[in-house]
Amino acid sequence: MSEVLTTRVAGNIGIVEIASPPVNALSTAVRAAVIEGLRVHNADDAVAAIVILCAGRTFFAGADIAEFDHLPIKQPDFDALMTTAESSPKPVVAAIHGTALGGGFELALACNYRVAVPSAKVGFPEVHLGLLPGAGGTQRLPRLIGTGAALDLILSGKPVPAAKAAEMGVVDLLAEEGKLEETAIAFAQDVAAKGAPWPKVRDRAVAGGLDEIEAIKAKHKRQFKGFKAPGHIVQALEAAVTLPFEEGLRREQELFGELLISRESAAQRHVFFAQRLTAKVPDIGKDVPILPIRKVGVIGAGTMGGGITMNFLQAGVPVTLVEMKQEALDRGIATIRKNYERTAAKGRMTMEQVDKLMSLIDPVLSLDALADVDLVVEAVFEEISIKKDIFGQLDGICREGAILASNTSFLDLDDIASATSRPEWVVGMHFFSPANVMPLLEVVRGAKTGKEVIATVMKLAGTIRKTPVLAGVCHGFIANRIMEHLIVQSQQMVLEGVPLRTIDKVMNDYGFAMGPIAMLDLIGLDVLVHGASGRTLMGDFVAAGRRGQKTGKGFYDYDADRKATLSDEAAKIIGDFATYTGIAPDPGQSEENIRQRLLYPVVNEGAKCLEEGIALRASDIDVAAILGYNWPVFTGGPMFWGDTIGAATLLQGLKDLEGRYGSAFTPAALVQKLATEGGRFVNR
Ligand code: T1G
Repeated sequence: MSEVLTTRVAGNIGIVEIASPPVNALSTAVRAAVIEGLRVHNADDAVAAIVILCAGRTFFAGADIAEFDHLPIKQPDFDALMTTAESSPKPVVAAIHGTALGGGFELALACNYRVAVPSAKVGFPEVHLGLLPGAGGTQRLPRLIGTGAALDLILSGKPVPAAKAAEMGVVDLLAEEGKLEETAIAFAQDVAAKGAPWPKVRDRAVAGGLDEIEAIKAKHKRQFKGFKAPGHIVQALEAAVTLPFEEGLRREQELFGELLISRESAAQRHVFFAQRLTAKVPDIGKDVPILPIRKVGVIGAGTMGGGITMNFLQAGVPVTLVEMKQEALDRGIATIRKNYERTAAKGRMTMEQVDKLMSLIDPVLSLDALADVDLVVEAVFEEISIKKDIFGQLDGICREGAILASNTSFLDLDDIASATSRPEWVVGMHFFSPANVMPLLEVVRGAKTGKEVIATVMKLAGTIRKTPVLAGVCHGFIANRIMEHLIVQSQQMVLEGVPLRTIDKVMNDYGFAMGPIAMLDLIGLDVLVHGASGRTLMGDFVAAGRRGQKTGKGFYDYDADRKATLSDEAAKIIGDFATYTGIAPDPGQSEENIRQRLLYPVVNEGAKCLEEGIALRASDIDVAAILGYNWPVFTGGPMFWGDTIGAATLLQGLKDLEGRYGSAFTPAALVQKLATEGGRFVNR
């Protein structure tokens, strides 16, 4: 009997219990165990019905995703598992707690009945892995809830709470929390007593036709750009409508097979594990204490300070919000309330909840109010002298053991820490704008930052629903540092006369929802000109009142619907600045040249971050680019993408670019090394 399997009999009910932490993933061993458990009980005359359940935090959370990197899928495969469950001579009940996802939900659909506790969820997240439900889910689900609803659920990838699933007819019975097993056993006894035949989802007719599919496709239109899986999911649902069950299954498996070997799915699976790896810091073990963060101070109620504050409020952590002037404080508070009221207007929270969150803010005009907080996050103007002054004051005000964090995005954290007598308590918490929306948090480790401070902040990121990426101290840390090349090179090409639309199109084709020029206008040209010395292109735009989307004009002109059009005034500003800088015109660059010029230096800079230990691992850089700059997830991020083109190709490309455009493209030593050895950036 396999280690993960326990079989027992309660009355006349056979229990198949699986224990394979952390999430009972349906690995080869687990699939074999379930099949074995079903075989044992089907062979036992004392058993009238079978209940499948899992120990630990959840029912099967799907296939073991790591196994998809080692194809072919070993026997017994998913079809063998589903067929065993579905063809069981005795009724089979799935007892669901936690998250029955992917193959776990498919197994439940292959059972005759599903019992769940209200806290449970069911769903198909495969689309997030560049896959589709490949174990019968696309054929069985539409038979239970109809074609349109099934396609909607599978394309959304979102889990559905058990109560909703019961309304939809997916879950047959809701058990009381904590009473899942006994309820499932009683239910199994009932159905056994009622006698055969017991319902099989496969025998039901598919409700709804191809017309429903068109409507749902339209609803998820944006999802289809660049992603391979959504189109395959639609084809699988079309097969469910047009083909008999068995043929539909075979069509599903063909489509699944195509996705499984696709570059997109490999990239998205890489990102799945990469996101779960960022919080692991090699020299910080589980023995390092995590400090309690019960009260937070935020300095600065501007755009960043306000967004940062909202993260803590939503996590139920009270915030003392500090500003220098009353009107700035009032403005900051009003913006936070407006944001929440907008969310309430969309029905995503009640006004009572808005008031509750707002009541967690203590607005003050003095740093002295921060004497008893556990953490301070400073989000003031990006000026080193101002930040050092504030940290010097905090050193005299904050209690011992309080964490002092700066939201600086470019400045030297060690220099800021040197303004205190406790640099070991100083850390960077670099949020991305809008701070209450963007999921990335760069945790900047200073030369003296203590281990418990890092451990605490990395954990805290999860509490405020951010993904932490650890970064060393350098200009721009990880995300800004690597992406700066894309911004600089796009401006350079603009000055060489390359059409704005072409530059943006090349990045749209690569997968960015927004091209670099349009992104500059969204960020705001005045934000980007900050700190620059001498005459700059951005400065000329700002001087002409063209600060980007917020002024309805930047590189592009914008109408009321934010639709971008080309501008003669912008073209003149660009032309004048190009003349001023004496940049040689080179308007006819090929799209491939533009793509390499924008992307290769980003990968190259990522390699330097690895060489310098600024980033712990290549996959962290991928997560930072994807969550901080919306780098297209189906490429896996810059470093994973770098591996798909290969270090040798990257090296040659960089050398060619260096020859034409200079040292910004000088290959990093790591690129040279990997090109020589045939190595990869991402090693998992
Ligand atoms: N396979 C392998 N490892 C998994 C895993 C999985 N399906 N799910 C989680 N892990 C690991 C994860 O890497 C981490 O490891 C630990 O478990 C805890 O996860 C045939 C094709 C279930 C909601 O996509 O969404 O079925 O870092 O930190 O926040 O049609 O994990 O500790 O070493 O995320 O509590 C479909 C993926 C697969 C679900 C729990 N299933 N998992 O969240 O913990 S494809 C999924 C999740 C499939 C079939 C198809 C979440 C969770 P480590 P965690 P969590």
